[in-house]
Amino acid sequence: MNRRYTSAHWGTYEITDTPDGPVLKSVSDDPSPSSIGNGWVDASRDTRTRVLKPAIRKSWLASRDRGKRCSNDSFVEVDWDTALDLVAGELKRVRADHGNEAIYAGSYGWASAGRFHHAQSQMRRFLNLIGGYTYSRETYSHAAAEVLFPHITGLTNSQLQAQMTDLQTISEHTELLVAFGGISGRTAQIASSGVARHETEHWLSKAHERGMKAINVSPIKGDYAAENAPEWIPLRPNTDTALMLGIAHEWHRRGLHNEAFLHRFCNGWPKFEAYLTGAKDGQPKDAAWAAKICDIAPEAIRELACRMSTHTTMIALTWGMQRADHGEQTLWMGLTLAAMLGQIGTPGGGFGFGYGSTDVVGKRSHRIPWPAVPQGQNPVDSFIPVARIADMLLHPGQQYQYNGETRTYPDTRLVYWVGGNPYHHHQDLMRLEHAWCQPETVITHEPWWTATAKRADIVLPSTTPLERCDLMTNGRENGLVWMSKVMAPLGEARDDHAIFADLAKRFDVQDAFTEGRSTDDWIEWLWTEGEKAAKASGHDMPTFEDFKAEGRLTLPASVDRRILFSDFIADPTGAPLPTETGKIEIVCPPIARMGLPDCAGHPTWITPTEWTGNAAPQDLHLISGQPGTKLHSQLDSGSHAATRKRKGREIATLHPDTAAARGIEEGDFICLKNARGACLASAEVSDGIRSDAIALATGAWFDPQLINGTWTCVHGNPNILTLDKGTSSLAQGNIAHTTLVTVEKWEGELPEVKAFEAPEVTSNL
Ligand SMILES: Nc1nc2c(c(=O)[nH]1)N[C@H]1C(S)=C(S)[C@@H](COP(=O)(O)OP(=O)(O)OC[C@H]3O[C@@H](n4cnc5c(=O)[nH]c(N)nc54)[C@H](O)[C@@H]3O)O[C@H]1N2
Ligand SMILES: Nc1nc2c(c(=O)[nH]1)N[C@H]1C(S)=C(S)[C@@H](COP(=O)(O)OP(=O)(O)OC[C@H]3O[C@@H](n4cnc5c(=O)[nH]c(N)nc54)[C@H](O)[C@@H]3O)O[C@H]1N2
Ligand SMILES: [Mo]
Repeated sequence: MNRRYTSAHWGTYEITDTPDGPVLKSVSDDPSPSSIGNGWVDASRDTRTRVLKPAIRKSWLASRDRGKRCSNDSFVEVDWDTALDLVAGELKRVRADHGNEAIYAGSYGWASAGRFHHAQSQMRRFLNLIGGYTYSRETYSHAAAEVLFPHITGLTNSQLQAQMTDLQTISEHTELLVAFGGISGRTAQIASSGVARHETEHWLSKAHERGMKAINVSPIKGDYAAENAPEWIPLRPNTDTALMLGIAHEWHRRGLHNEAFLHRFCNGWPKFEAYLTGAKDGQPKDAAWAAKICDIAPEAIRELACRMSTHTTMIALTWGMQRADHGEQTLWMGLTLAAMLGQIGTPGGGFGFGYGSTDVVGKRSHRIPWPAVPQGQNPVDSFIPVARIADMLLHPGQQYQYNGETRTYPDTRLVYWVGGNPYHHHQDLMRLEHAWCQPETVITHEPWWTATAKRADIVLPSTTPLERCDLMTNGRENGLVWMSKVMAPLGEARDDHAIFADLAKRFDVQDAFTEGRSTDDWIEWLWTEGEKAAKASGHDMPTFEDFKAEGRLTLPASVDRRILFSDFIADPTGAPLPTETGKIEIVCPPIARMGLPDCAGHPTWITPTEWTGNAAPQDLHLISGQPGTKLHSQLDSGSHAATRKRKGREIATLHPDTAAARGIEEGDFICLKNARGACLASAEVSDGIRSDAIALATGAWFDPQLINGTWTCVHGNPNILTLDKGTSSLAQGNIAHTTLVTVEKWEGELPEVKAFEAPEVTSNL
């Protein structure tokens, strides 16, 4: 019998049918398989948490009441035609009364792997045919990079990611890897669109076998694969820019920086030099100055500077670095540091961004431009920077700054969300609760009763990838997978495509939406278009039938060695960077001209709005990174995510001294709190974290309950605590990693976790 496979953002799996149902096993040629898939089948079969039929919020259906959206309201189940008539009716009403701009369908989120059934692509294709929508720009992952890099390097973040020095080259040439924010196997489990083989850890191991040394610069020790026992510089959270300035100053003081490189390949060195030395503001950014800010001894900073300047050094930053107040500065200073060392363009030296943040960063691949579902053109040009959603909903008509423009928030009447969970991803969730009650109608398609589904007026049950066939292609991967259907759809769940095709009928655009193709025809069309792209890149492809029978295809390993900025370094005048000055912009004239109060024309240390540098002694810095056992909130209801919970709560890590000072022991329940809200978790005591920090991963399904007057997420979602502010008026990215909390032992009863209970659903009003 042919082997059958499926694929996810966390890996590729072989499917076996057993009397107890389907079993998924990571493919045997994956060197570092992820265990996230262990909870995939059970979460997908869980009738307790799945949305089984179209459901309408009772109070909304009865009286269009939007105030009850966040209050455990009950739902009425309806048939598909009734639900779709309601959706079409609302879209038509809002479109006629307020224009398409009043439909917010930024719909940010990771949805599922699989090229055809990509929820957002299907939604955009449909909405573009009926007049468009207000969309969102950039990502929660790296908005500061997406806005900053085009100014200072002339390259978009994705162009830069595509040029990033590959990990194999690092494994062969790098002597010293200075990893700001680490490089973690935890996050390298994931790649958007699907992973065929996890390679990050393999290449790092090779590098260490050869003798590469790594230094993990992070508040958390475990951010770098432990078996390679790297040195750990546990700096104070959010102070990397200061540490980098301290290193830069030390080089400058000792004449160790590469002046020739700075003049030839960079713009603005003398002006930055005046800032660095203090000639400009009277404050030398020397090691002693930096030490006070980042809480690393001045000698250690000087020693680090010395080692970096005497080795082939890769300065690598994780994406998480810029998910912080003034996150632009850390990136800009990281690149400036690499420029001062003058190793940019050499194999093994220079600058890297995002190694390990997902597995495909630095992966050698053929970069075949696999096709996607065509989305058409959005006739509406209204957008927001993605993390400004609550501001938009709360303040229609208000002006704000973004990337040198003064913009105005649109007046949103209807929110349409597919394939994302804002009640996972947004900051300051009680503020979002308030904002979420402003629009007239909220519509979502979701397989599960997530917090977002519970807060929608119309919930349409969509299938999971296990319930449909699809094609996994990813230009940054070398594997393609025919995703076989693993199980029948639960309840009345339908594919997002089928839902939109039926809606399109109600707008007389069904032919334009489907182009007369069935789902199978579409997937075959993607294959045929993909075949052309592959052939153009020199690859012979099997027939579609053979590919499906085989289940997977692995392209020959790519030999494409990449070194960031190598063309520019080889020929700075013939191949200048597409920046205003043609060079790397340490001083960036376009940003300087914006005259922003919170982002100057060169990298600058700016104190974060919340940090332990000037906080009350009991305050801890909350680090809410990505969860090891799931993808964001996906599969949180499954058995594997449960392995990282105690009595159903998430686990937070704190230092033994911090725990002792608060009378907390391993396994105790604790409450994290600030002015925005509170959150319960179980304590894990470890000396692998700074004593002024606490780590609580994201992903717990949001479960706020009012306890003694404070909204408390009893399940452990850190976003009830995080701050909803932009990185700066340049990028307006989220600053999830900038948050202070107090922590105490939880002495009271443990309230019941209701996150995995479906709302009350009845069959009539
Ligand atoms: N505090 C804090 N917050 C953060 C971060 C952080 O570091 N700290 N990180 C941020 C980052 S980088 C990101 S990318 C975001 C991630 O935030 P999201 O991408 O919103 O999180 P997911 O849980 O992946 O949400 C995807 C949703 O789509 C649903 N879904 C899956 N497949 C389908 C499908 O086929 N059809 C439909 N209709 N729905 C489907 C899933 O059930 C799930 O509810 O979170 C951000 N939030
Ligand atoms: N298992 C799993 N993997 C994932 C995801 C997931 O949900 N689960 N999500 C994926 C997504 S969408 C994204 S965008 C990436 C994100 O990938 P990253 O952004 O790399 O992941 P994070 O966990 O947010 O942050 C990485 C580390 O940065 C450190 N850090 C935080 N603040 C600071 C600081 O101020 N200075 C320094 N030096 N270090 C700091 C933290 O200790 C943290 O562990 O991960 C992807 N990978
Ligand atoms: Mo992300």
